[in-house]
Amino acid sequence: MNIKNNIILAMDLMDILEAYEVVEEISDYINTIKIGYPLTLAEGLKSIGIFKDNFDFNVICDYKVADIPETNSKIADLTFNAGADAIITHGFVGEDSVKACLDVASNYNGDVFLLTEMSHPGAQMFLQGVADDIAKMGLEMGIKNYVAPSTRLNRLSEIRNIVGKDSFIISPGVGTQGGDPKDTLKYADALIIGRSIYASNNPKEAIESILNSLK
Ligand code: FNU
Repeated sequence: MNIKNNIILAMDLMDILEAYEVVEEISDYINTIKIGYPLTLAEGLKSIGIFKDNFDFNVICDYKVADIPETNSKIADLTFNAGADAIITHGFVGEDSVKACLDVASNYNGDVFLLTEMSHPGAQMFLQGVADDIAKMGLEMGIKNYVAPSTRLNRLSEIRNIVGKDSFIISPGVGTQGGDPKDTLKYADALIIGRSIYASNNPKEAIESILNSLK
């Protein structure tokens, strides 16, 4: 995926008009948005089309799909059918569940991002212990796109080592959760940034300051 300025806006505002206003302010700087359950459950799958039709953005749906294969297929089908370019799926549910998402994505020419380790502290309780194996599974399955945390650079770097330089890693946790943009881009291909931009008093200045910090 071609991600302008290596920044993906995580849009977790729960009002589509507010979300639209923020995006309009910074649309010169980005071409990719990630929406998840907050906006989708509040405003519906139409949110995807709103960002595609009005801004021609790449839309990544962060639905952390984690069910049995049959249910994963339904979730992925609804998501891509609504216009999404990519879906984020959990890896801990195993190969069959992940494959169900990949199969649906291929029908739509869409992408699957495999979530390895999450960025919050609680990910160290259970997920961290299997994250390397999830990454290895992804590689064996031929998956190109991964999600790995900016809040623990040692882990991000280890996951990069496993998936290799030809894989594409997007990394959440930058800013509000403590991850540093420049350091993260030593290992990741793009940053996922939410509150530091959309919850700022001036989203345009916020993204400009992040971009300056990357120079
Ligand atoms: P911000 N997110 C995350 N950590 O933060 N998808 C993960 O490990 C992960 C995610 C999402 O903190 C989170 O749900 F897999 O405001 C939110 O949408 O910058 C965004 O990334 C981070 O938002």
